Amino acid sequence: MRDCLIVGKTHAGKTLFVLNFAQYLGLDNVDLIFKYPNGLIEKKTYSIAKARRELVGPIPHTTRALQTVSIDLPVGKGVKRCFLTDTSGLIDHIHSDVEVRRAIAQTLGAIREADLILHLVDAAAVGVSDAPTALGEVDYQVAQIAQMRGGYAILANKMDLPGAVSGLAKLKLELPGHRLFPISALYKRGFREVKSYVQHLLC
Ligand SMILES: Nc1nc2c(ncn2[C@@H]2O[C@H](COP(=O)(O)OP(=O)(O)OP(=O)(O)O)[C@@H](O)[C@H]2O)c(=O)[nH]1
Ligand SMILES: [Mg+2]
Repeated sequence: MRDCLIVGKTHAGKTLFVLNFAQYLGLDNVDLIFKYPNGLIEKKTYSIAKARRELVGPIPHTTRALQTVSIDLPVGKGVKRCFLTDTSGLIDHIHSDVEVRRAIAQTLGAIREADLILHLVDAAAVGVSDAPTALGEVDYQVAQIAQMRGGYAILANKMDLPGAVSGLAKLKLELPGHRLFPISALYKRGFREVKSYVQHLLC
């Protein structure tokens, strides 16, 4: 039990979460393993600041590969090595770009393999529109699939933005019965609770 997959719709904040969570756990530099849909595997070393500049962005489908970072979680007097994998963002429709479609298929395949799934949702976006619209069919489907398996939690992200508090309330109604953590990936809020949960599930 050591593979944690970060999934969610495009622009939910998955990449920023992975990088800032790694920094919260004490990493200033990360070795990221990129696994592309065409099978190519590549390792790149970044400072967290550089990774944020290059890998996080406002344009949908910025991430188009599985991007894995290893983290050490404290267990008793030692540590346990676990893997956090960022994924290409999901969408409700069929994308016109074949590369995006392949990247999404890769994410869906990885969901089957993971020990723990952290499902990021943009709570601020949910707050400013009808929950079913902002959540999207794909979020309901991920929650449904995850229900049938072990480790799964929803991370209601962007709690620093206006509308996120009402978004969180809507999320609780729309996706009841799941473990849910309000966070801000940007300001590293809610990370202590997420760390405890990941530690509990993976270690
Ligand atoms: N205010 C605020 N902005 C955030 C937060 N998390 C992410 N963002 C912003 O949301 C945008 C998308 O963030 P990413 O981390 O690239 O999103 P993603 O889910 O990886 O997107 P894809 O790679 O396209 O699937 C960026 O402009 C981030 O700066 C947050 O907690 N608060
Ligand atoms: Mg991304």
